[in-house]
Amino acid sequence: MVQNTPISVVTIDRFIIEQEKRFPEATGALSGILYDLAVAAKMIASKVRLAGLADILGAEGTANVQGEIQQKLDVIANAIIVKALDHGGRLCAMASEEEEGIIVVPDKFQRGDYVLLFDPLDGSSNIDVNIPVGTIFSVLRRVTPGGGPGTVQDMLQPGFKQVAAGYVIYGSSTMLVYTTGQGAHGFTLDPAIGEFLLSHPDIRIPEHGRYLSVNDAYERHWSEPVKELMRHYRGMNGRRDPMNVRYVGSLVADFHRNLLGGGLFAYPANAKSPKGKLRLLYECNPLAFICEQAGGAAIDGTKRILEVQPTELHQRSPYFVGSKADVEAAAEYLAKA
Ligand code: AHM
Ligand code: MG
Repeated sequence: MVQNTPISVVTIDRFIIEQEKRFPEATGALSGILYDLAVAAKMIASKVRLAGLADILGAEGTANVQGEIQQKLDVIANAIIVKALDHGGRLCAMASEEEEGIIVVPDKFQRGDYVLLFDPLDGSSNIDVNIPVGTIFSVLRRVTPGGGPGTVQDMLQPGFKQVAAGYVIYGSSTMLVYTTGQGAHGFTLDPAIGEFLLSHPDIRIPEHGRYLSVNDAYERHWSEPVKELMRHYRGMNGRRDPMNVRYVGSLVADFHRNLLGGGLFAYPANAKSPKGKLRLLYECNPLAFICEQAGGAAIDGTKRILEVQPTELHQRSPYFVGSKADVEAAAEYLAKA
């Protein structure tokens, strides 16, 4: 449950500016990136809202609309983010789950000192059935000398180096949650005025979770310690407060529910996917940063996610993220692997 209802109306822009003022040395570049991401999120939200109307709008024959609608929404979301961020002068490169290589900021634009990694529309297979989907993003400061284009090296940094991370959930309402290392804060889009308003300041995840989010269709491929861990969560090993299972199959939706209400999302390694499914740089790291800022934890089974040194852009990782006590239980059981 979320406790703090703000009395004043605070837009995301105002909030970002106020947070920045705490750091007199800040250049405003990071704030600019967050502002641009909020704009991109509003544009994606409006496309997602129209998803079910694709055929009707297409049949109307408006070339523009038809052309756009017929593209896959994850491709559209990818293009929206690139176009909203490539010319701001704050980034030198981007990397997207949708694209194989990095996206270098073109020569015609000024380049800055940051790189952006993102999953433009996670869980997009759920769109056809009207289930929430999300955008996830992570911002790092470049490590190569400034001025030139960003490189893969700038992207391959452990998650504790993130300077900002966030996600947008396109659900019954659209929400943006982000952190710059000063707590995790949530904003709800008021579609009537087109503004994200502070609705969930300083989110705290409960110490123990009520919900377990895992795809147990993979049980037959799990290792024995993973099977034992899941039995523990469900109260089959004598635990007194068994967790309930909630699995949307849309990471942002599962994560968001657990963040607010307490819970654990798990995508363990299994014999068919020895590294799990989720991507370290686009999914695991940003949500781990937010979760830790909210008082939770995230591991790959044994190691803190934010300390994993990435070696490739699209690297996958097993993932356990959520309420601290439940993540600690995972570490304990999986140490026996
Ligand atoms: P995607 O990046 O291709 O959309 O896949 C990621 C999604 C997550 O949103 C979700 O948690 C997971 O895949 C579900 O996978 P599974 O169907 O194997 O349980
Ligand atoms: Mg994804």
